[in-house]
Amino acid sequence: MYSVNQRFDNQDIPEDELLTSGNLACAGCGASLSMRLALKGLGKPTTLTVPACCWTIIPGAFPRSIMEVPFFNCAFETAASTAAGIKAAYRKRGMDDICVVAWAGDGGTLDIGIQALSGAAERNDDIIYICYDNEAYMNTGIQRSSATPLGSWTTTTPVKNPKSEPKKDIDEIMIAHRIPYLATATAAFPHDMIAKFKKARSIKGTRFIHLFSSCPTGWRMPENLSIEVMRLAVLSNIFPLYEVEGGEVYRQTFVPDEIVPVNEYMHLQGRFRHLTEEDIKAYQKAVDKRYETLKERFAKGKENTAI
Ligand SMILES: Cc1ncc(C[n+]2csc(CCOP(=O)(O)OP(=O)(O)O)c2C)c(N)n1
Ligand code: SF4
Ligand SMILES: [Mg+2]
Repeated sequence: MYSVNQRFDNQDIPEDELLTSGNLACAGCGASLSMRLALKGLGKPTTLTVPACCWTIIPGAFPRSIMEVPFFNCAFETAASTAAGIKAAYRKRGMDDICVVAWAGDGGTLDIGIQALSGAAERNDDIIYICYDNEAYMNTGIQRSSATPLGSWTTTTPVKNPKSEPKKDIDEIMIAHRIPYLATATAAFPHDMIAKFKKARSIKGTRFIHLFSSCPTGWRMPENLSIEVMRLAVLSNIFPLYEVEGGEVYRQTFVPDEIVPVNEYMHLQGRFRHLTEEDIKAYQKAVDKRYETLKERFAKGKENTAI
């Protein structure tokens, strides 16, 4: 059976590092590990464009950088359109083999960058768009975003007035664009994540990867729980791991042997500490409901694959 503290074998994880040491992330930052693994899956040649977010800071201040691939800082709302523009310029120069990646936070994706993202997806621009989702605007001091879960504390949704809206379902929004490839992933399942980045690279058109990315600072938890919390999000079905091809064929890439109650995930994080038993029950109900819907799609996906 799969355990929360399971150690993964390094076998099959590419040894090449496209990040050097000395990044400026907080200790235990899920986003920094996510980039490291993503680049192992993508390999070279790859060019990144990154809007305002923690990842603008993490590589270090000019002229120093931990990045071994080109990294272009763009305006907050423009990740997808900047990536599409870079790709068009490369194509014009006969450099179509370069994989262009937009790497943005949840605020930069679900909120301010959604117009550019929707436009790129509708045109099926040949880019990979990654949303690393730490469920708030962390870089500016933990403000709520539309990815912040229902009931969560942030500095703009304080304990006396926690977030009253559920998390926006960006995956279903992107699937509705019928893009060639969408995947959910987390660095706590490194093999699954790297395989999805390799697959995304091999496909043409708009590919979207939603990374669940722990933030010990904003989630109010010790940094050594970072991996455990990301795993519990998967094992509790809060963040199921799956992929969708052509906006139609769903495939679950990891099926937990045993579903963990959401409380086991929530009680490790200070941002949920104020929630009552009733609140947690309601949260569990919402997670179960969403998973039931997904399960039907996974079953249908299996039928489609069998044809
Ligand atoms: C147009 C614009 N509005 C606001 C900001 C300020 N700002 C910079 S980073 C950031 C938060 C980004 O949040 P998210 O995309 O979730 O990434 P995270 O910081 O969580 O990594 C904000 C609001 C900005 N740089 N540009
Ligand atoms: S605030 Fe959160 S996402 Fe940003 S660097 Fe720190 S741990 Fe990482
Ligand atoms: Mg964020």
